[in-house]
Amino acid sequence: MKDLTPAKSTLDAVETASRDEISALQLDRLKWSLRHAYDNVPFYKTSFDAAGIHPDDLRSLSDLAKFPFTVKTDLRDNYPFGMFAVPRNQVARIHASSGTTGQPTVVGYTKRDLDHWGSVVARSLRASGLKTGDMLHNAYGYGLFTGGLGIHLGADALGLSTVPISGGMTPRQVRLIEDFRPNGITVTPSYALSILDEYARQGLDPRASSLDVGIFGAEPWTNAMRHEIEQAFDMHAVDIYGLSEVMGPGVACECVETKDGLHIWEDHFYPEVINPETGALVEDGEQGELVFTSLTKEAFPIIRYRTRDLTRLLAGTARSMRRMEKITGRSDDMIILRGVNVFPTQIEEALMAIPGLAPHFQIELSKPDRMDQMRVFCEVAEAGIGAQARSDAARALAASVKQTVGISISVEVFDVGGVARSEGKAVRIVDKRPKT
Ligand code: DLL
Repeated sequence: MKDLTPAKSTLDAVETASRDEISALQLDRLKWSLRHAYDNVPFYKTSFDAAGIHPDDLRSLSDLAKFPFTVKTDLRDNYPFGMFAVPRNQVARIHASSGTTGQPTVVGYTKRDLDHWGSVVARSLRASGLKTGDMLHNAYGYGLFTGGLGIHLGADALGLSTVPISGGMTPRQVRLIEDFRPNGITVTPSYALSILDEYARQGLDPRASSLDVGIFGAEPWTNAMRHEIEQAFDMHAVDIYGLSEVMGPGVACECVETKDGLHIWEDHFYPEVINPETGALVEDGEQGELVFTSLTKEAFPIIRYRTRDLTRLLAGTARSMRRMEKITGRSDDMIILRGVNVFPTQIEEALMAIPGLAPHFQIELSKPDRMDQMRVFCEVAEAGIGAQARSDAARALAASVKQTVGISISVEVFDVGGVARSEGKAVRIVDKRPKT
């Protein structure tokens, strides 16, 4: 793999600023953001007043912990534009979450917000090893989802040649990678695996492709998956994080030279980690739920938003800004199986270590005989793997999960192509348990 470390001279000054400089900037911006939300969004005025707190009460960064949280239902209750802090005619862009249950979550951006978004995505793409003049194959979905258009903004800001292919039509993805010869690809890790399958189907060697780096996010993925993808494509695989409520992709990103967790672009997003049960801040470096406050957003300021994503905060390394550890999972995706907490990433980790199994999987939960049961559907890595090898692999996976996670599961190993493929975010859990 090529050394893609960006030249220090190309970084934004704030990426190498001292912690004191970053904190001072954050405090200034935080005061503005709280005041902006309070003065312009009735929801925040009501919620701050109810908690007996006012933007003027913030004198240090730690005072933020006195302010109330914002949760997804608050955004839904104010559907569609109730959380906007500027008149509608100053909103330059609207995105929305798919809203599998209930109202979709709608977010807005002013022209200046879009400029900031572009700058943090550009910073992320540069941290991933891309530079002005490179070509990017952007296979995140375009549309209301923030992935495609968010990455596109940053690619424009960095000066890349962008191929806005979006998700889907997998044979064409391979064709255009082969014909256009991009340096980088932005895509969900699960869809990257579908593209990889298509390389095999077309009899092409992915290691011979032009790709130097893949920038993967929008869903949890493990270091074991990173290794698999890096080997398969002979390229770097870095992790990019974001959520529409806070901005979209580019809230945090790994640096290609370290790949040791995602640097949070703290000049725009202020992170906290809380105990999800009590809401109290955890000790430095402890695991918990990530909470974000926007520092510069005009159209859609967001104060202490509970992301439900579980991680821990770590000191900066390749950049001064703090890192978040690779996300273990969302608290909503945590399966409690007979009292044991399980995340799909733990199944992924175990699966990737079993020879003969492909990296595709889906988890089915059911409840026969009043006992929760987990079945993992996976498939053979290549056609022609016989019945004995399949049942050995199934047994090995079940034993590994029993040993590492402490639960009994059953495993079914299908033929190649037997597990549903993703063109965006993978559906990892199919819950067939009766609703109580
Ligand atoms: O998924 C934004 C995005 C697009 C990020 C492209 C990265 C790349 P939402 O659809 O609002 O936004 O979903 C946000 O996805 O709260 C996490 O649970 C999950 N997520 C996003 N990035 C990662 C990641 C986009 N790198 C939700 N690792 C978040 C793990 C991620 N989970």
